[in-house]
Amino acid sequence: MTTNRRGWLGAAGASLAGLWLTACDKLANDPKVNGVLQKAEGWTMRAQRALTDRKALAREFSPADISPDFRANGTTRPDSYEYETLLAGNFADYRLAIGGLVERPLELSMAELRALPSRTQITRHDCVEGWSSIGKWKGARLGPLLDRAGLKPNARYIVFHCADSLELTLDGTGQYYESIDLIDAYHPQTILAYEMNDATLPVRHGAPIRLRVERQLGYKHAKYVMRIEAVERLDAVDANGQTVLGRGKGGYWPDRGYEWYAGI
Ligand SMILES: Nc1nc2c(c(=O)[nH]1)N[C@H]1C(S)=C(S)[C@@H](COP(=O)(O)O)O[C@H]1N2
Ligand SMILES: [Mo]
Repeated sequence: MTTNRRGWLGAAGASLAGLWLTACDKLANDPKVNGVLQKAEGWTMRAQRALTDRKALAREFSPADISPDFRANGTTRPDSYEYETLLAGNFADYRLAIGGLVERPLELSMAELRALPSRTQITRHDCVEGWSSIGKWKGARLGPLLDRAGLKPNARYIVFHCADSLELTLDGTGQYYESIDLIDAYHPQTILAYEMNDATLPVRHGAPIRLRVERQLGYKHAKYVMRIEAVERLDAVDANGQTVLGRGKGGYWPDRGYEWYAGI
């Protein structure tokens, strides 16, 4: 029985913190079992800390800290007829589509997006190229929006499809896209920003909406978001064995060697 229990203890992993409190003294005093318990407890604490850390807020700054000249990077104006048409109409015809693994697919106008629960934050944007700028962002909180669409139980990632292609490819893998997990999606500072520094989001910074996912590096902050898709996996392939999302690494830059998880 002891052996059995030890085997179970060794495999139990995450639930051990609870067990630690109820384990009988005799078992816990067995030096071998004790060692296993301590190791597992250490692991649980580290996992717990990592999770708590991921839920922590990114630092927020004061209005005086706002960069007078926030840099623009990557695409600064999507080169497509569809985007130009939307822009010419001041995005009156823009609809943000939310689909994939959701109960209620949505199509939201800018007026509807602006009516959603919002958040305003002054944060620092860090680009891997080695520059940072501080800006003030206002946008719809992604969490409540996803709740409105209703994520299906197998949804694990949120994908952002953008209007621009950074590289011209025949298979469409040059289209900018990004993805985040549900911890980042439900983080309180994760917003679909439609305002920057108290003005309508400028084209060079991603009009009409861009993602702000403040615990991540710059390239995760998708600009020109046209469609949001909830998916189970990022490396899904179709019947021909072709990756469905870009090259299967979860983002334009991750497809080209950058880390998918770019937490800061
Ligand atoms: N659609 C789209 N989103 C994008 C990019 C891009 O080229 N296209 N560049 C990324 C990179 S590398 C950075 S640093 C930021 C730059 O945002 P900014 O132009 O507002 O500074 O957007 C990110 N999101
Ligand atoms: Mo970047």
